[in-house]
Amino acid sequence: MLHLLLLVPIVHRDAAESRQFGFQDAATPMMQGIIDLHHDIFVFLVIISILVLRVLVCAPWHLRYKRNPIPGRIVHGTTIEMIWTIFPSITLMFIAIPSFALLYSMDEVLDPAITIKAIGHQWYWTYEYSDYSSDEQSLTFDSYMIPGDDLELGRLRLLEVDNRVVVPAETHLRMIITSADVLHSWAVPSLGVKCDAVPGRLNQTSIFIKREGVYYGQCSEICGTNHAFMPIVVETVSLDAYVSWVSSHT
Ligand SMILES: [Cu+2]
Repeated sequence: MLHLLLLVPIVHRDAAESRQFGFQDAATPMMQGIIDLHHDIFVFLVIISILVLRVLVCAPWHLRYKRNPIPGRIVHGTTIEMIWTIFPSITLMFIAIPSFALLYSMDEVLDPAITIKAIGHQWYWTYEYSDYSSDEQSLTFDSYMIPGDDLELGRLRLLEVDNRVVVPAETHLRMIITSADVLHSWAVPSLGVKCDAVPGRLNQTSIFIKREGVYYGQCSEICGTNHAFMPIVVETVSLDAYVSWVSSHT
């Protein structure tokens, strides 16, 4: 709401930034779920860290020789053992339940309107829009990184590609990911997707992008010398713009 009051436009972080500390902005409900889960679990992490640190710092202080010259001979205590078994079990449950809920919701493929196949190669990606393919024609193109020397001013180095994956916003998409040679991984942080590209196998994931924008990702499975130079760019546009993009490419 603040940006409305200050009349400043919203600028989403959809690419990696220098000295970035947190996540990129979520563009899909899936990424929002990942960020929320991270924050939920972080609360437990902070509380447990404080408790453990307190014990670590206090124990040598209270049990130092001057204060406590004769060491205690306690070997067990039923109450404390009950507490330190039951309390972590409940904590783990509170972590596991939302984690599994997110994990299984990610597997769900909801009646996709468009299916796109991404094929990893050493070292570029090929995209195939299977819905528009027939015997005579197919919407297939390669997507290579733009080398630093050819970059226009303001474009992102090592992240920009010559042919972007253009998709409509607010549409259920199915990505089918595979490889033609070695292992690759199709990963776009803002979309919350990281899917292995395995030769001889089709991996499937669903994406629902909430807003228009340009999302940057990289191959995320080391695949050879140019592994760092096969980025991924997904551009979401309005449905009309998508339809004209498809017709200009078929
Ligand atoms: Cu790679």
